[in-house]
Amino acid sequence: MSNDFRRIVLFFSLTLNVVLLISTATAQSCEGKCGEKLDTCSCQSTCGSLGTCCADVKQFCLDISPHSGSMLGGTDFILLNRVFHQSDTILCRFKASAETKGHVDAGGVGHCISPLLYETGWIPFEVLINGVTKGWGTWLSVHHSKLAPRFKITLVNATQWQYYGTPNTGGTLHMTWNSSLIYTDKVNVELWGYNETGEQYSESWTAEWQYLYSVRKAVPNTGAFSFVPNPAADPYWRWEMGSMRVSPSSDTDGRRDVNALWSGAHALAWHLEQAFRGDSARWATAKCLAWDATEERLPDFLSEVPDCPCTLVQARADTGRFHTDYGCDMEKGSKCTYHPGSVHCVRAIQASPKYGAGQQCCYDSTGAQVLTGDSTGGSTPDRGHDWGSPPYEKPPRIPGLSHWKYDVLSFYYCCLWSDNCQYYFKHRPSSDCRTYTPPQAGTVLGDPHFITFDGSAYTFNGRGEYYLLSSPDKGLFVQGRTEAVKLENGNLARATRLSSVAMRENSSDVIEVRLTARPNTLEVLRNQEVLSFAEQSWMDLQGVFVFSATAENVSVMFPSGAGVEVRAREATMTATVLLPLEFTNHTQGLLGRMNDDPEDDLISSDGQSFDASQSRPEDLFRFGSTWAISNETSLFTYDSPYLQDAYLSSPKHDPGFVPAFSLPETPGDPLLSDMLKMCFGNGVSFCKYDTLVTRSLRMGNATMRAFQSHAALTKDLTAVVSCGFLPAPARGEKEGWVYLDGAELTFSCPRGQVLFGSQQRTCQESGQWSGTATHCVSDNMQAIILGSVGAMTALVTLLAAITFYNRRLKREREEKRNETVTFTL
Ligand SMILES: *[C@@H]1O[C@H](CO)[C@@H](O)[C@H](O)[C@H]1NC(C)=O
Ligand SMILES: *[C@@H]1O[C@H](CO)[C@@H](O)[C@H](O)[C@H]1NC(C)=O
Ligand SMILES: *[C@@H]1O[C@H](CO)[C@@H](O)[C@H](O)[C@H]1NC(C)=O
Ligand SMILES: *[C@@H]1O[C@H](CO)[C@@H](O)[C@H](O)[C@H]1NC(C)=O
Ligand SMILES: *[C@@H]1O[C@H](CO)[C@@H](O)[C@H](O)[C@H]1NC(C)=O
Ligand SMILES: *[C@@H]1O[C@H](CO)[C@@H](O)[C@H](O)[C@H]1NC(C)=O
Ligand SMILES: *[C@@H]1O[C@H](CO)[C@@H](O)[C@H](O)[C@H]1NC(C)=O
Ligand SMILES: *[C@@H]1O[C@H](CO)[C@@H](O)[C@H](O)[C@H]1NC(C)=O
Ligand SMILES: [Ca+2]
Repeated sequence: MSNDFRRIVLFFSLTLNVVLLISTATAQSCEGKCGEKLDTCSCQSTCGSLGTCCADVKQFCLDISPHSGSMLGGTDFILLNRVFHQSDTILCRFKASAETKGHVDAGGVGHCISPLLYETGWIPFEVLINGVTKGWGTWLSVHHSKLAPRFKITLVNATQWQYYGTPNTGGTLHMTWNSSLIYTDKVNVELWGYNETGEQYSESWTAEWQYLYSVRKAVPNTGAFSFVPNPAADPYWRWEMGSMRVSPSSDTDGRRDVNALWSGAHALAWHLEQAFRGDSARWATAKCLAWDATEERLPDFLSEVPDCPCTLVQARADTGRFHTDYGCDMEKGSKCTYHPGSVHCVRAIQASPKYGAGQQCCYDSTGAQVLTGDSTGGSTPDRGHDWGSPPYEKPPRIPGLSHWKYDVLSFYYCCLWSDNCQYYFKHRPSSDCRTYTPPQAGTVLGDPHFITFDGSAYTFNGRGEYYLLSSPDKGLFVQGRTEAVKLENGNLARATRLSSVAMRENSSDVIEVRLTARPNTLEVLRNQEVLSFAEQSWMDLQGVFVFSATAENVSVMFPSGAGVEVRAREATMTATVLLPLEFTNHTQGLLGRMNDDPEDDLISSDGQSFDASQSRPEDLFRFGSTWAISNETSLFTYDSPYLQDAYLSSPKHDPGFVPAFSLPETPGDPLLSDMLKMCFGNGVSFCKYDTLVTRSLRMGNATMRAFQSHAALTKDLTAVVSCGFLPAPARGEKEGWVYLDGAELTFSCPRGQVLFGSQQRTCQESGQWSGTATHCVSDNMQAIILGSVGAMTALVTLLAAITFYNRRLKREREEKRNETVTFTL
């Protein structure tokens, strides 16, 4: 968008907000700008903070509340800024196939209901009043496991629900919900089922979400319900996964897209057929074998999923590509039901390109990977990425549900309801980390100090808007805005600080993260609109994910695997850019040229080289100024008179701002002694500079801490040599489960067997194991082998039968049944 245009848009935005308050006949302000199709229209700013909602000239944007809800639908939301007549009929059209009926309540407030959508993210919708389109809005469809608990039905003791019918189970099932989210006194409790039919990976592969039956009608809407399942009377026992629904009793049974709450999808053990009740292990074994046969003929997705980070610290630091798995999170007490022995798991953020598959990586308390080759608690990749993936809509890319169908139910068949986990692990083995390379991180902190991707550090106190990173080859741009630091006495310091970061990758939404006037609070904008994280902390946006669990931390994740972490600390802002190896030789800007060589980092936009440690501060200032952006390339939003004045109509690099180039250190300064105590180590000069130039120990301290956390991040991201997983020899034992540089594995064979090859193998710096492959051969067999060539065939057969999974840790599986089962694997 050109800047002139943005300014016009802004003008209209202000106008429109005023108009909306006094009248409903608005939207003339879009005229001439917004006649295009929804996806190309760029006049969203005319709609104030209302999201992406552009339309034809006679239409207008609607704000709604709440803005988000379960992808399964049923959330009742209010249409704001408009008065309705009791006789009005309301229809919301999300997609051609997803229309829901709204209503006008007694107070004249218009409501609509969100529909079932097989996708997550911002979904535009159209509102028809009395059959005529009168407005547009956007709805945020949220994956069930990312939905705040208060918006869903809780199945009390999920373990009981999902094991019901296996030995020593039974009793009454309980569920609870927030009764104020259903607007009636009486509710119906229903069961809905999910299935995927048709030929996998063909056009005919489709999702099916179906009403099964009513569990109980006209239950008082108290927020709690209990029942004893009666499978004998249940004609739908073929359905193996689904959700409970609570909806107003005034609606007919099984009506779609009515005001409703849902439980997470779960394994419907409690309603399965009599044969399951009779002998659940046998029933499950048959299912497991059938699944095994299906998997045998489905395409291999394993080669497409990325390898895991080698260590827990790498996994937690590589935030552009991996995100906490909520089913096993050390920040939430490491309740790792499906991964006993692990303390933390992460998931690959992006689904694999061709098959939409997902990766999971789990770690134990020593920080080592937990692999299915050693433990039933090992991480398992997924045929369907749990979060789904664009373009959604069809299996295996339907968020949550496809993953349940292909990766979770089968785990119940093979591992939980029967003892056949080897089949599961055959098709879902953990990945080790042989091909993993950590990303490289560059950062801006304090009064801005820069540490490049290759680790050179310098200070640049320009005031303006600059490229932190420009990568035209990869389509990734990260821009930073700096402003003069205010001293406690109100004067402006001769230093600047980062105040906003704006970014985009190819045609993704533009994301801007900026400081607000409130302390330690960041604000996120998407395509010039403020995005609220009050309802949801995770957002699936166009070509980018944004996560913000607290107002002081924002993570932005791009499909390339690049990540941007923004932190608000004391009145300053820290931005860290993480780039995967593929960006090598493809970066320029203030964070330097990434190529493992710190010497050539600082190249001005006109091709001159500077040296971070040798160049004079004045020269570095000149270097930095060349990376100023322009009106045409700016990704920032100028939505206040201050921003328009100071950044839009002013030069992008302020030539009038001359910073302090040297430490303003004067003997006898009362700050000195505290400062010297506080500033130490490699961050000492940044810490001193910031303390003195801002006359604030707090600022200096914040800089010191930001510097230290960057140093810690860099350390966590250090590459580690891996020699790759080695199994125990067939019938033998292995001691050790670490496969990284310096690790040792010791092998042994049972009595009556002789060990061939190396008894001990060490992972060498070269990435190769020392020694040779280990085999256990029985004494008799050895005699035969030595005497007979024909028996070689027998040996080969024997060695081929190397078992995939070590039963040593089988007992862990029994233990985990006693824990609460969560809903993602
Ligand atoms: C949950 O259900 C299981 C199986 O019915 C039972 O053994 C366990 O005691 C229950 N847990 C709680 C906390 O009620
Ligand atoms: C239930 O929902 C209402 C309306 O959204 C909300 O005000 C209330 O805090 C919720 N109660 C609980 C226990 O979450
Ligand atoms: C689910 O789909 C599969 C594959 O089309 C089919 O064989 C099975 O019968 C379906 N299950 C139900 C309960 O409809
Ligand atoms: C914000 O991120 C930092 C790491 O950069 C972390 O230490 C801190 O706990 C996070 N804050 C919150 C409230 O999650
Ligand atoms: C962005 O565009 C560039 C250049 O066309 C391309 O090489 C790159 O793969 C794209 N990035 C992503 C994540 O698709
Ligand atoms: C980066 O460029 C250098 C010099 O041209 C080359 O030697 C190196 O292989 C390149 N690295 C990558 C990862 O492309
Ligand atoms: C950038 O755009 C603003 C507003 O349209 C204008 O005032 C300013 O002169 C432009 N700057 C340049 C360098 O063109
Ligand atoms: C720096 O900040 C940390 C964390 O807030 C605090 O514990 C420490 O006392 C501070 N140090 C100084 C010298 O202010
Ligand atoms: Ca370099």
